[in-house]
Amino acid sequence: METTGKVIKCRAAISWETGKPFSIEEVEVPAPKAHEIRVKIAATGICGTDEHALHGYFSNIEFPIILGHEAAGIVESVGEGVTSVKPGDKVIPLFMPQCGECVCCQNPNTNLCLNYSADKPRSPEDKKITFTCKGKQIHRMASISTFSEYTILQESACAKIDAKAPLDKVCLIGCGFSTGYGSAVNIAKVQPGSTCAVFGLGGVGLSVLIGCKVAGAARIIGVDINKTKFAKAKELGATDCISPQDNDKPIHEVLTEMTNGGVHYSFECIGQTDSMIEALKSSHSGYGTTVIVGVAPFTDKMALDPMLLTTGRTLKGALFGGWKGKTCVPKLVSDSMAKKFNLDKLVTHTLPFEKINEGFELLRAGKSIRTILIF
Ligand code: PAD
Ligand code: ZN
Ligand code: ZN
Repeated sequence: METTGKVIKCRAAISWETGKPFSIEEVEVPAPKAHEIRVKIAATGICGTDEHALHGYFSNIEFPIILGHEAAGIVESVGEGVTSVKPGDKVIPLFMPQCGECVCCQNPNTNLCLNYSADKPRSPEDKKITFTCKGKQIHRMASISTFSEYTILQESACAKIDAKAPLDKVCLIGCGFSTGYGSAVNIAKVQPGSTCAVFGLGGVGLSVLIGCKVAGAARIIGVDINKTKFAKAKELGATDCISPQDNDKPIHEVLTEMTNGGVHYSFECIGQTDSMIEALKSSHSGYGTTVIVGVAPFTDKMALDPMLLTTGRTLKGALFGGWKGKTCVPKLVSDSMAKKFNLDKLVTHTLPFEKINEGFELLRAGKSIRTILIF
């Protein structure tokens, strides 16, 4: 390709400061070095985590930055030593890489890779990859930064997918869908006939709900303060939907009464420590499991009565639904193409990339599930 080996100038949405609107700027994206891949992003979703990152929820995010981590694209060029993809391949960037070599990658019980963690500074290797704009160095989010027409990935953070995959839909497999679905099927391991409660019915919570349904849950209760989310939740398999604001008692008491003592599985998909404790208290003593999916500000801490755990509840959490990205993402894409689950229902808006601020406004106003930005 004529761009191979050269710096590419392209559009990107820069967040210059915490909480400020995005500004579309021209950025320079370097050529990929050894074991790096340069990808042309075709479509990128807006996830609740991007909104949280913009508002300083993470300890390891520095401004100015290019956010975005839920995307699909096409390989433009590769650096020396890259063997898993070639120019023209369709790919999904992985915010949780899979180096295949670290102790976590070699452990089948986790999808963490020691090359990345949401609560640690980025690795020196990763910090070397930078974009520039107006002569300033621009930081990257979760090693992938997909709010840019072109981005650089380490080979461990790039999954090759089916050449026929619709990029404007499977981009959701890059975060929201896989996170929610995997939280139900991999982390909670929802059993047929069980009762589940899902706190927060955004793109992630609704994907948890899809996972609970696929796993054969008999009763799925959606919890959200925004009742406009209930219709879609019911369409996707929720048997009941309730709002904490319609009840004068704590929502765990309502759920406990509705389910004869508590649910088998509860999921927090909001990112608030109070809701995390409510989710835990909603699970049945002796056998209930609670999965924390939501990301709270790193300064917030949970204070909980340890007796909730000594009486037999399990509290767990995961990033990216427990999927090892390079291995599992291609399979999730094939499953979506085989209609094992329907991603279309999660997409409420599709906008040109330039309208990124409008997309975030829709999320903040509670009017969208997923907005997909198209380059
Ligand atoms: P979203 O903003 O689309 O959904 C959040 C939902 O929570 C909305 O429907 C809100 O109305 C609802 N809500 C807000 N406050 C309350 C409340 N007090 N009680 C009940 N419902 C409430 O975001 P999303 O679905 O994209 O993301 C949800 C969370 O998951 C967010 O914290 C995000 O950072 C996190 C996330 N985690 C991972 C991971 O790997 N663990 C990946 C992706 C997203
Ligand atoms: Zn690893
Ligand atoms: Zn996300």
